[in-house]
Amino acid sequence: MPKTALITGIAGQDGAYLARLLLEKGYTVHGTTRRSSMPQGHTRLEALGVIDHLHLHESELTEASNLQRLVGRVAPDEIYNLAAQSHVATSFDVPIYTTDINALGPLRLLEIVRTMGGKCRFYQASTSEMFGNAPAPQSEETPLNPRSPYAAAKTLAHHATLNYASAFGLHASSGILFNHESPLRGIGFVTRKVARGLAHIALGRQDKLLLGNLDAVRDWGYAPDYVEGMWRMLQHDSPRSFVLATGEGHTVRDFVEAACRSMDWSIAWSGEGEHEIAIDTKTGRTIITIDPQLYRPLEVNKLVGDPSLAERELGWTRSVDFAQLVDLMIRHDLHEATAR
Ligand code: G4F
Repeated sequence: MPKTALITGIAGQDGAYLARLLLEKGYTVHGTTRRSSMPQGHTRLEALGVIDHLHLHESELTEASNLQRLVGRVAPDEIYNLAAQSHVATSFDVPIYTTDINALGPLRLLEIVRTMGGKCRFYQASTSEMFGNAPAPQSEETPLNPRSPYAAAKTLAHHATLNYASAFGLHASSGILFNHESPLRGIGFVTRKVARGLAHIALGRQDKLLLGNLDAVRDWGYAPDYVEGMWRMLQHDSPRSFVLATGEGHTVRDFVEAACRSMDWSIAWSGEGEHEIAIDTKTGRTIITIDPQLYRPLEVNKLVGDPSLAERELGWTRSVDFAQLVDLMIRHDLHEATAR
């Protein structure tokens, strides 16, 4: 019997890649998108060529009765809860909305799964942000120390997922995913902002790029590898939490330098802190400056994950390294900017 999956937040980066993966595996795939009074283009689902093969439903994680009817109708074998307010910086401005979607949303779904007999497997999109400034490398055993409304809400949902597995016997797993990127990444996240910004500067469409903290270290992997990990978690005999990461850390500054290398562009940094700039060594033009408004009220300094449990238990591996990731994002954004 082909399986049925329900993906909340299917129109996001991870939702789109997961939808493609599950279709390739023969699943019937349903997904939720946000309600909107304007017709919405689902550009990522279109870009991956999957949109015509999906069953899309407008539904919000804030509305329990609507979710309950939807889950009842679809009767999924697996639910992947990817819908979220996913911007850490934004969560400081909209903490209550963030908590409703990111903490209470998964709780509503867990309650629905439990009251419907608990047969459906459940994946919760947890995050390395939950570790805050705990020393790297972080693993499943690292104590959680959330430093933003985003991370605090995700931490509640993480614990709720594991509690529902132990208390009610649900197959409910929590994937602690470190940053994962791709050409489908939203333009508000730093990797895509850099790739797109540099492509636009190269084509004379933009003067310079404004960035925040260049010293933050992140563990950046390739999103399609991570959705494979989500699926493997739900095929595992027993539910639990798993870290998905590359094990390699790079600063935002490293990312910018790697992106410039991909473009055969040589830059030199000068100045410090808010006054740091990057200069194009060929033209002498300043192409990067710091905007202190992009600093966060609280920063998470260094996130580097230890994926050994997922590698051992799930046979999970990654197919793309840091240099390849940066290069494929730059190629995509150069191509997209040239085509416009
Ligand atoms: O790209 P970011 O906004 O990603 P962040 O905050 O690490 O969160 C992402 O990964 C998490 C997993 O660890 C997810 F849970 C979350 O949903 C999201 O997908 O920022 C990365 C780093 C930060 O330290 C930030 O301060 O880049 C720094 N940064 C420097 N300049 C910037 C900028 N971030 C953004 N978004 N924009 C800047 O101009």
